[in-house]
Amino acid sequence: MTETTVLDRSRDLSQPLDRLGPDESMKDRSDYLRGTISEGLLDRITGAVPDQDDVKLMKFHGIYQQDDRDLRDERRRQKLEPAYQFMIRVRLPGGVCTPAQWLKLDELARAHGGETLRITTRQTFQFHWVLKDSLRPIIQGLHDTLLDTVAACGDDSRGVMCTVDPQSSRFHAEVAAMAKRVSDHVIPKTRAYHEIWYGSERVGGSEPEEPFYGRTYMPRKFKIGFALPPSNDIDVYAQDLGFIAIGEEGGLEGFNVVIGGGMGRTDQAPETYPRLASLIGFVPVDRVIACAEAVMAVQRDYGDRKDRQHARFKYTIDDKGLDWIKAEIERRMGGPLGEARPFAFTSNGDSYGWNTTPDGRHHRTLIIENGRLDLKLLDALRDLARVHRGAFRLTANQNLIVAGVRTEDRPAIDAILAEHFPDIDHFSILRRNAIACVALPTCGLAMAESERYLPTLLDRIEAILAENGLSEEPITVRMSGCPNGCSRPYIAEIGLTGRAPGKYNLYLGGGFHGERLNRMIRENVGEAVILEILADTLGRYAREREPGEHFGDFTIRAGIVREVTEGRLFND
Ligand code: SRM
Ligand code: SF4
Repeated sequence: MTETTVLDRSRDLSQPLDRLGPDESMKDRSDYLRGTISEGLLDRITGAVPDQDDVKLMKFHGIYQQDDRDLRDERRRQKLEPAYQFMIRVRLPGGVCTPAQWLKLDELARAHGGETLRITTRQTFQFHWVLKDSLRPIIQGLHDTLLDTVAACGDDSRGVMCTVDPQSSRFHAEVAAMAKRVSDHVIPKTRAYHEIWYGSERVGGSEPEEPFYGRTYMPRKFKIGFALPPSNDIDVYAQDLGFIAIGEEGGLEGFNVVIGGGMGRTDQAPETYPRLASLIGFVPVDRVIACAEAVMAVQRDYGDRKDRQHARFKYTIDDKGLDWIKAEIERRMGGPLGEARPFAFTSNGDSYGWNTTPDGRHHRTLIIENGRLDLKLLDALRDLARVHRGAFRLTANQNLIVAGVRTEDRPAIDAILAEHFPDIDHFSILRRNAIACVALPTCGLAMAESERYLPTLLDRIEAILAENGLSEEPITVRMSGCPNGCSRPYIAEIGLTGRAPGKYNLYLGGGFHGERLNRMIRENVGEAVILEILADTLGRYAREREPGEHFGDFTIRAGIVREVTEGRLFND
């Protein structure tokens, strides 16, 4: 990090590394994320990267080793190694890319990524189905258009999110620029990425290679996001560190700061839980970088480095106490945070149809079901990228905004949309707000289907809504293939997390704009039971709701679920 001089070394270095979790010594001996990745890429005997430390280190370079789980049993039967392939996640702060970058992503996905791309819940792209030999061609191809995959995964600050819709607020451009600055500031500084993927020579220097992170980086992943009220599209309360933009007539004044959000939990492990970020104060615009650095430094120095299941910032905060953590952040910032300012969110969904901003530019959100771009959608969007002169913006709900369209270009864009997206305005409101994580067949942690199954389940929920006259009611449904919660299911009004093939935990009562956790109402059940419960509760909602009342709020008022007031009480 360059902008401030904080180089806090208050971490308890008296703890010998071998007493910490194995990943800590792995990071320490990796020589700043180099390991033996370059050598492993040359190994022709296997489709995998042979060294397990390298598999972990590659995450810091945005790469996950996976295998095709649909083929796992058959390959085992045939005594073949698993069908190894890789997922590559792009770093795209705030989810914005140019048409030229889109065309490059498209070209690389066709050549090396199984003719598909995935828009993620943190506003970026993932390539799937990448073979080992294609890793460098993809990363070098991305470099041609100034894209990279640095720190898209790993124990570092991940892709920084930002409310994406330019019409959401007149401060949008300023806040998006701030998100990019923070992203640039917190990115690891090691040259390992350049050496391994671009073939750069290693050059020694007198400066420390990682002035902020040190040799062992963060205890665990760390996530930052910027939200612009009234839109909470990025789910700011799910971030380790969230900034909520506050502006007055005179312009953007600063940000309310929230800390300690996170979704991940493990079934049957009550000591793990999702947590919503806590509001701790306000920072003016010129203190945002210092604040981000101070908050990260506190987690770097006090996060649990023995038990990775307990290493996220949310647990550090609950263990040490919010007041203590806040005081420590303020100490490192050299002064107190201001008092939090009033703000109001109205939704965490996306806006649809054509919208126009005061600069005369037009913006159109396209629904991309579960963010999956198959060949048909790639073809359509390639046609669009060839004529579009604005930007593409990826939403945290896995959709896509064709942004910054000039009035004279609208007819051409409309013609392409009419040809390739004839159904664009016919998606139900339920489907527009729904999110599913990737899960099978690529995710190694999936216990049940998600992306491939949610569309079918939604057909059935849509039928229930229609029977009850609720089709126009916005209700959030989110499904994850396991309890890790990559679709942020614990803040949905209807949440589902996979337990086993065809079996899910069902949660109700989340806040419509991401302000409240939901609660499990039924464990490990199949579709028939899920639909039975939803038919019953949605029927009651239709009959008994108060004007303007959201479904999540209703389930609590009606006593269907008990409100979860804080993460620690999620499993009670
Ligand atoms: Fe995630 C792990 C996919 C957003 C919580 N997540 C994974 C892995 C890498 C599985 C693995 O470790 O082997 C998944 C790769 C699947 C695949 O085949 O692509 C995966 N996570 C995703 C994506 C692609 C889901 C999607 O459908 O879009 C999202 C990529 C975001 C990005 O662009 O960076 C994604 N993951 C999230 C979110 C949502 C968010 O950040 O807003 C969460 C919940 C928030 C949080 O971090 O608490 C999330 N992912 C996890 C966890 C649980 C972490 C924890 O604290 O316990 C894991 C497992 C882990 O880290 O051990 C995980
Ligand atoms: Fe995989 Fe679980 Fe994340 Fe879904 S929630 S992508 S199944 S880790």
